[in-house]
Amino acid sequence: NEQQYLQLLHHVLKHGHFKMDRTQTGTYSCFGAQLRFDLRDSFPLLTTKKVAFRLIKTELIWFLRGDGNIRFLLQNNNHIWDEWAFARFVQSPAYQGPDMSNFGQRRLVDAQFNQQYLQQKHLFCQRILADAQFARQYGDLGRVYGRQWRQWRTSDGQTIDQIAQLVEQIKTNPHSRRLILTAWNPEDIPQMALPPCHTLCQFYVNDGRLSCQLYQRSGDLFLGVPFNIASYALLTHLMAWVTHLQVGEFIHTFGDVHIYQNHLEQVKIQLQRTPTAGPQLILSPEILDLDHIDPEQIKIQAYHPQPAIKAPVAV
Ligand code: THF
Repeated sequence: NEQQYLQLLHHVLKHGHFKMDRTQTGTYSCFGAQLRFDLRDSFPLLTTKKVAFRLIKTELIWFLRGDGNIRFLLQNNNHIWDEWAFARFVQSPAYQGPDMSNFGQRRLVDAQFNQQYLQQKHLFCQRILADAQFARQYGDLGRVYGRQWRQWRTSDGQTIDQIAQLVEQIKTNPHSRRLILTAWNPEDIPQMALPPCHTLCQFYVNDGRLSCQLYQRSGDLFLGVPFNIASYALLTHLMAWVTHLQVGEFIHTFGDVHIYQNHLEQVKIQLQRTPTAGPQLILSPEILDLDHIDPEQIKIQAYHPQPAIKAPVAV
């Protein structure tokens, strides 16, 4: 399983076309790839570097709550979406601090600016936590994943809860070919901090097992994809749990799959490592629905990864 991921890293490193990207970082990119993970014997959390499962589960719980505000993430000490909310705040008239334009690139090349940036972002996060009114205004990422999953807006002013409909359909009509969850809402794209990278997934039931295939339009192979794999594997387990099925496979299909130029050294280190047996996922029997999961109800066991490999995220 993990071998496939490492092979894809190797492939993109070797055959990726250099291209400038939206974040002005520069990537090596390929178009179209697929990984398959058998969920039956172990959970696909990488062992060739330590991946922070705590962040993956709180992010998925956040999606499943239908939440699009980073306040919940901050309350769970999860900072993986900070930059996107902060980017909106510093462009607003309410921001009074030093110039933060283009902070994503500047912090990588200017150590003094990076200090300023970290300080301002820290103040921003403190304020989100302390001030509910401020959080409502500036902690929101717009119509992102959670909102589309649970409150898709229809043209006649109603909302669709795709997760609830899916659970119902999987239970009553498991052989349906329409078990789709989509975050790609063309009308809402302008109101998102970032258009969804994991665009659409489909569920499939066979032999009492639930499988899931994701179409990811854009994949940050070194930093984001290990999170995305674990996140959708966890979603598959949770959907199977509430529909009383076993798990099957997670199939990960990519559009533009890329390695950022400033991740190349990290990738080379990871490619020298050999994967070991993956961990086990333990779900608490207290989980009865997907609406209010407590992070403590999801645990990973026997996870023995090699050390983390740090890399900056492109904004
Ligand atoms: N933008 C980019 N450029 N890459 C992404 O992977 C990405 N995401 C989300 C939205 N935009 C993206 C955000 N997801 C980390 C991981 C996932 C993220 C954002 C950041 C990250 O920094 N991970 C570090 C450790 C973090 C920590 O320990 O606090 C890591 O080493 O894994 C893809 O959905």
